[in-house]
Amino acid sequence: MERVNRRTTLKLMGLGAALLAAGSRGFAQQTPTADQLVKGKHAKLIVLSQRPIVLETPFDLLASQPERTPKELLYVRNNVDLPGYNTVEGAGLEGWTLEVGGLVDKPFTVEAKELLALPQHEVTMVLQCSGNGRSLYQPRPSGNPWGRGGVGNVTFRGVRLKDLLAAKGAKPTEKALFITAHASRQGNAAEFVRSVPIHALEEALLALSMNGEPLPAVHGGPVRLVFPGYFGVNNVKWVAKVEFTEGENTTAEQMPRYRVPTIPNTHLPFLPQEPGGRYPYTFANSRPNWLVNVNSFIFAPLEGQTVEGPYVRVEGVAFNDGIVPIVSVEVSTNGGRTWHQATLERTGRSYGWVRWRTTLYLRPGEHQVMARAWDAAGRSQPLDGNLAWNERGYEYNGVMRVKFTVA
Ligand SMILES: Nc1nc2c(c(=O)[nH]1)N[C@H]1C(S)=C(S)[C@@H](COP(=O)(O)O)O[C@H]1N2
Ligand SMILES: [Mo]
Repeated sequence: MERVNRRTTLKLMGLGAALLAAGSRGFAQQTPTADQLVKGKHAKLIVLSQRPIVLETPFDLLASQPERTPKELLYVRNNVDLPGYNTVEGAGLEGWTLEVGGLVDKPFTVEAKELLALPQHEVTMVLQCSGNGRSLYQPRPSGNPWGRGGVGNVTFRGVRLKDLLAAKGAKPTEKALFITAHASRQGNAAEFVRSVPIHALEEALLALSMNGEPLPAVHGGPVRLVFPGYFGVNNVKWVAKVEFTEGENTTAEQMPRYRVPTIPNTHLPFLPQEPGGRYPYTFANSRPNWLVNVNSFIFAPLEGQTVEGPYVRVEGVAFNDGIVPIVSVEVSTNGGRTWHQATLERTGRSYGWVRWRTTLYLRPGEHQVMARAWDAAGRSQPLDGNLAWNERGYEYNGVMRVKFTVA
């Protein structure tokens, strides 16, 4: 009797545990949608992670806004969430302070609202996660499995860091080789810190607005330090402290994360890695994801579409680090054997993406179109993006291929 009872009880307990597990699994399956995670975001953004919040823009939605990416659609990448900032609405400037220190002759603290009284400057730039395109690497590296939607083209407006320094009569000392920006810290959450080379001071902007509206809280409002031409990770949201330093910061976001292998003590593009292999990242044998590499996307036709022929409009965008202009975008419909020049919307260097378009004459049936951008420094995109395979899956810029049908 005793035994049976015990067994029955155990069985029941087991059943209860199973029900509980099923219940919680069922609950976890109901992943909140992007608009539930971040107020004002488009519900169709892909939730790559809930905590920290990581949202990818579906490629068709990205392509639907080739001029500028609206705040509702812009991807979100938090490494460290800032509670209370999960909205596309602006965040109050009142009470927000910014400390400027380190290797500067006159350290100071400024009230964020004082920035409104200084000369405002505007820059349109590509904001792109260095993990964008990661899921195209084979084998799949660790990290959020981004498709190609960890990117956007946005206009930031605010005060140049160098103008703020001048207004305060402060100058970095000769020893200062890096700008190290710290995000505001919440409780015992990890610190978010990034360092960029001191010459980035020329364009560094303390952004207060985006696309003509107060900088959305989820995108770093009230104040974000942006570096046009640099990968997303360097654009520190909710910036609280800017330090001039002799070396790169040593927190995980600077080493070993957000780096790619390189020839020791150089900043050459890549040290080729065996796909699937491991790499012992050090400061000397790797470089940070700093300058954005040349890239292009095909916005039309979209993968799987059926379009009218025989004249088919092919279009998209191209960009680089903005140091030299994008000089050409070529398209191929024969796997890269021959290329055809597309027309660029404008010439000249730019931190924002440039639109391109061309018309192809194509027979009815299935086609694959490829696009490849070149810049004035002779830099381009590899036909095989996997050549740059790296353990953490950064800086993918392989030529994009789109399969579609001509009716
Ligand atoms: N404070 C802070 N700044 C940050 C991050 C973060 O987690 N915290 N993530 C970085 C990374 S990896 C990227 S790609 C961009 C993403 O910017 P977004 O969320 O505005 O699109 O912000 C960067 N700045
Ligand atoms: Mo990122």
